Formats: sequence, C-alpha cells, structure tokens
Amino acid sequence: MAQNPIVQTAYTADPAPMVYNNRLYLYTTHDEDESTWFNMNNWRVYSTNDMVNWTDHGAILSYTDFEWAKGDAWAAQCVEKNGKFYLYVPVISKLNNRGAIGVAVADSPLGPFHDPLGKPLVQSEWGDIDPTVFVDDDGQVHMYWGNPQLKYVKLNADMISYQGDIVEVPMTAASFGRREGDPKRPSNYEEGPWLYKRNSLYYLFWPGGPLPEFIGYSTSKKAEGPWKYGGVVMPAEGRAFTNHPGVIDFKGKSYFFYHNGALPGGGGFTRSVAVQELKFNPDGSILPMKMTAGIAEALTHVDPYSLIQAETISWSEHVKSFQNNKVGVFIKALKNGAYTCIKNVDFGDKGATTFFARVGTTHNGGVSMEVRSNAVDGPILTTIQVPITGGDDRWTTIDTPLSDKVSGVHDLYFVFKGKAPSNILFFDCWKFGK
Ligand code: FUB
Repeated sequence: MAQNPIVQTAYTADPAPMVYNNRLYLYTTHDEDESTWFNMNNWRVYSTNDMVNWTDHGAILSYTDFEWAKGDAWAAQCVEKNGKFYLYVPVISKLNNRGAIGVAVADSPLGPFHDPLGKPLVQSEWGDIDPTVFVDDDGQVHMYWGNPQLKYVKLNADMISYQGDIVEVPMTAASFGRREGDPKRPSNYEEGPWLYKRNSLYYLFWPGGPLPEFIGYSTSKKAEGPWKYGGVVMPAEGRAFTNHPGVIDFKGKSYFFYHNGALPGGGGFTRSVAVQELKFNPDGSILPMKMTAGIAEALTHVDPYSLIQAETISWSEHVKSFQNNKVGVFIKALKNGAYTCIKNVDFGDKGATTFFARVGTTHNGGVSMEVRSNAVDGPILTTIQVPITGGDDRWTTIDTPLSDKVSGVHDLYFVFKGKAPSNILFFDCWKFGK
C-alpha cells in the first residue's frame, strides 16, 4: 500500500510543488545513481491530478543551460506569474567558483526553460543556495535563500530582477529555535527555506540542525518577518542526513513534501521525494508528524480510454525512467518481473475490450508484458508479446483484444517478463478501447 517515496524510477530530492490549472507540478533535483556526493546535474518535473499517480516529465533544465554555471543543480523552486513560469535555481558560477541563484523562464510548466539574464540573478558573498519564491496576493514577490545565513530580496514585477539590498535575517533562537552546544550558531536554521501563506499568516519552513536535519517552521504577520519559531514539523529520520520542505494547497488540502533515503540503494546522496498531508491546529500552529507511507486515497479516477504515458505510475519496482527525442520520457523494465502500478483506473460500466501499447525491446523472442488488474499477480486482462525493435529509438504499437473484459474501478498492473538478465523491454504509452 506504500505510496512513498512517490518516485521510484530515479533518485529525486528537494521537492518544490506548484499548482497550475488544477494540476500539481512537482519540481525536484536529481541525485545521480550511486552518488557519493551531491552529484546533481539537472532538475526534473513530475505532475499529478490525484496525488497518487505521478507522470514523469523528465529533466526539463540542466545547469549547462546557464552558460555561466559549472555545476551543482541544487534545490530549486518554480512559480507562475501572468502565465509565465520562473524556475529559480542555485548553481556554482564559473566566473568565481561560488554559489549563485539563477532564473530560467518558460511559457509552460514543463518548459522549455531558458536563461533570460545570461548571468546570476543574485550572488552575495557566500551561502547562495536553495531559493524559495512567493508571489503574494498584492503581487509583491519575495525570494528567500541561504545556508547557513537566511537572506531575502524583493523581486521586481519582471520576476528577473530585484529591488534594494540583500537583507540578512537575524538568526536568533526566537526566530528559529535554540541550537544547543554551538555558541557561534544560536539557532537551528540550516538551509532549504520554503515560504508559504495561510489565512494571512506567513510560514517559513526550513531544515534545522545539527545534522541529521529535522524540519522546523517559523511564522510572521509579514513576508519580511520578524519570524517567530513555531516548533518541529518533522523530526530527523529516513536514512538521509538532509531534508527539504515543500508545502502547497491543492484541491482543498495542504500537502507537505520532503525527502529521505527510502528507495533501495537510497541514502544521503541518493534521495527520494515523499508527500503527506499537512494539518494545522485552529490557531494556525502545525501538528508535528513522522514520515508515513503517504497518500492512500486517490483524489480522482484515471481514464483508461485516453492515451496515458507509461511513466504515469503510482508504484513500480525495478523500472527506470529515460528520455529521448523519439518519444520523450519512457520507462525501461530492468529485470524479469519488474512492474508498474496505476491506481484507481475507472473502466466504466460497459468496460474495456481492447488494449493498445507502444513498446519495444532489444531481445529476440520471449519478451512479454502482462496486463493485470488489482494486484501484481491479479487476473490477467491480456498478455502482449513484444517483438524485437532493436533500440529505444525504434518502437512498435500493439492493439489487441482483451482475454477478459474489465469494467468498474481497478488498480492496473503492467508486469514485464523476459529471460534476459537486464533491460527487458521499453514502454512508452497505453490505452484501452471499448
Ligand atoms: O540537494 C542538494 C542540497 O542538499 C540542497 O540544496 C539542500 O537543501 C540539501 O537538500
């Protein structure tokens, strides 16, 4: 039943949710496989309309898209203003080898993003990572960032320049809680701030130290502070020594995104994003929480009669996500028995009678995809044999009658079978027919 971590096909961290047009977009950083440091080159996007099935839109921006940057695609945030999307990112500048905050702009939440400035938006003396940007009801935009010193600027209406000086926030115990045992650092704040507003109260969520990080929060009546320490939202746990908050309201609920090292092979540099509901007391204070298995109930059904990407997944095992120019994002089954699950698929009263998929494999014979309902070993709706296509730039489509008609609401499983030791098949999209 586990839904966390919400992405199993890549290591992701530093979740930054954004809602646009009734859909939740989740921007993440990307820990490279087998990393032993914060080895991070690009930012990825996932989206959902039900909080349970997530569509992988792949890597949408890389540090190499900033001509002046030389690496460290760390925690970012995207916000929308007047139909344009602004992705604020920390990178290392080639010019002086120091951290800096850049901004990339797009006409769609999925990009393509480009760097309108050709230089950093902000660079101070030190600690320029982890921007969070908030567009207030009156249109004023604040950007906070920094490790270990929290800083902010007011952005101009163009979203790509700022007014006034960089303000350093007083790092007091009153604002961020008392850190014991380090007279040089009186407060808990470490990095990764997230600015959020609810009922006219501003909230700043932040990872606190010493390591491993917990998530704390502070509140203020104004976006500029002064900030008052509120307490712990989530204690340190979960096999990663960092954590990173992202908070958003969606379809009447508030959600708290964070990261941990919960995937197989996971740890401090191979992290995974997770989500659970955030609950407030009537006075606006936050109910502290432990990491959980995630959101159990989908907010809406999946329509199996529209074309669905194979990378729309509720849960998967032994599957990796890739992208190319031919089909965009697709998945590869890494071994025999790998599977993906899509939750809450509504086949309607009359039900489905046919199944369509775009697939491929590099193996000649013995490769199949079982389409099952309810469980990974549930009733088989159809089994398709996947013919050799030769490479993930070469695909075939298969349209086949179901062996068993299916109606009503079911979880759907695609189970990948083959004798080869690795890379069984690749899968791009599917739909059912009535
Ligand atoms: O992901 C790289 C860095 O680790 C982020 O910028 C920090 O917030 C921490 O999560």
